Amino acid sequence: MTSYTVINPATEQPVTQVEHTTAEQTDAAIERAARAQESWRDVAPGDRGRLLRRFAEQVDAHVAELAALETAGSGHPVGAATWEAGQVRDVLTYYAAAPERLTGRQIPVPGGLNVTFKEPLGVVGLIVPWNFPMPILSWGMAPALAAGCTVVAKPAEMTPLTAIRIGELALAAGLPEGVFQVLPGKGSVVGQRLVDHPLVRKIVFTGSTEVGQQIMTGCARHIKRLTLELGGKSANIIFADADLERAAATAPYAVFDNAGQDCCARSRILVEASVLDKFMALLEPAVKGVRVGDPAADSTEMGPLISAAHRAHVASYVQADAPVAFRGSAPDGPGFWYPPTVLAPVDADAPAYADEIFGPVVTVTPFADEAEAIALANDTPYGLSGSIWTGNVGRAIRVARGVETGNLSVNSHSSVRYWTPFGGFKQSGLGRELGPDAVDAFTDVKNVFISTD
Ligand code: TAP
Repeated sequence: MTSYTVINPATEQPVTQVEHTTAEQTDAAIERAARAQESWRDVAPGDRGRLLRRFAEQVDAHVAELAALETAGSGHPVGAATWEAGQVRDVLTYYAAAPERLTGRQIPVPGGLNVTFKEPLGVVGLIVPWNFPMPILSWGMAPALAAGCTVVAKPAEMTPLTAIRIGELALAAGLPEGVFQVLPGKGSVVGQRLVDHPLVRKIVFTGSTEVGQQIMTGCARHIKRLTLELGGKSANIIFADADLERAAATAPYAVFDNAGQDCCARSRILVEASVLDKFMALLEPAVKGVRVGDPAADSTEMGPLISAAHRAHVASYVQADAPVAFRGSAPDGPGFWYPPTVLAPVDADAPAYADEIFGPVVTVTPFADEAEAIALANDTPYGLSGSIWTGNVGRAIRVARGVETGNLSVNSHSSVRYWTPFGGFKQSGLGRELGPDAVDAFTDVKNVFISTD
């Protein structure tokens, strides 16, 4: 059996070792999940809801512990990690109400009665990336369990600690054995088995577009249901009539949160040319004011990147001749640090403008009018998120309808709200998570006709 040493990205020191799950162990877990599903689906809706509420209470009682684990194992600032653990609790609580609302329909038909049932799909395989180990786990886990599915989750190899602990909390809450299992290990082993195993009826994958494409191909062999949450290159569009002070003061947090390792990062700032200089003058102190440092400190706003390899990847977008307009700070010494960096002016064919960097690097580009702003925002294969800043409500709606992206906020940088649907256009994904309809994605509709003749 192989293992992985979890490294604290802020210190480069080992945190702990985690044993990899083998392909055989993955198969055994999938078979356990399939057996558990036979009784989990029959748990009375109210009782399933009660168990999910107890699971949420367990998470709530361990928020500080989970946050500390995420800070040590992933380098997330403790304030952010506390919010992330709280989101697991809130998502579980939200979907705890769903089992009792999973209603079918009665459809008028001649010669009888026609009803539909929303039947749970069965075993769900959940493949999670390293950037938000807790929230992304909960977005798939909670509605799947509410629908009557059982879940086998694979956290990212680098960041398994909080998922493992959440698996223990599920058992402590009274969820039966096999209903929710966490299998740390490699994507090429555990993840691949989840995709290939015929008893897994749905894959929920969050990660890169490249791996998402491979998973889609694998799922096609079994016509396996699939939700994909993939990469992003989102625009932050700022019009001259916006509250520029607010837009500039908050723009750093729309891209440097989680050190830019955020699929929703607004890493392409587009500014109406007439206010470009004023905006840049306001942005500079905001970027320099981002508090980068020890993630265990309450005041820290941005921590390190996840690994040395990822830092090298981010740095490759800022070569010696890069047009660095200004930068924030980052600690010296051990840790995978990279300072918040603003590039301007940037050509449309520059890799930093085109690629999802997944680090604290943002480009600024001027536009002449509304039409050009929309064209620039849409000039990417991705379509996940974005912001529009304007004082004109008509323009806000026109631009929101024009930008090809799944999640937009106007005069705000809010990205994910668990009570509204979330997912991508174009190569950013397939299907929607969160919001009131997410449970439906873990069911198939069964149509039953009862003759009255
Ligand atoms: P990936 O390299 O794609 O990995 C994501 C997960 O897939 C990991 O658990 C990985 O395991 C596993 N995996 C790798 N190869 C696999 C295979 N052949 N079969 C099954 N599973 C496999 O992504 P990442 O680098 O962790 O995450 C960054 C990417 O995720 C970015 O592109 C980001 O935009 C995207 N992301 C999207 C969203 C949403 S909601 N759209 C949210 C967060 C992140 P290992 O740990 O072994 O690599």
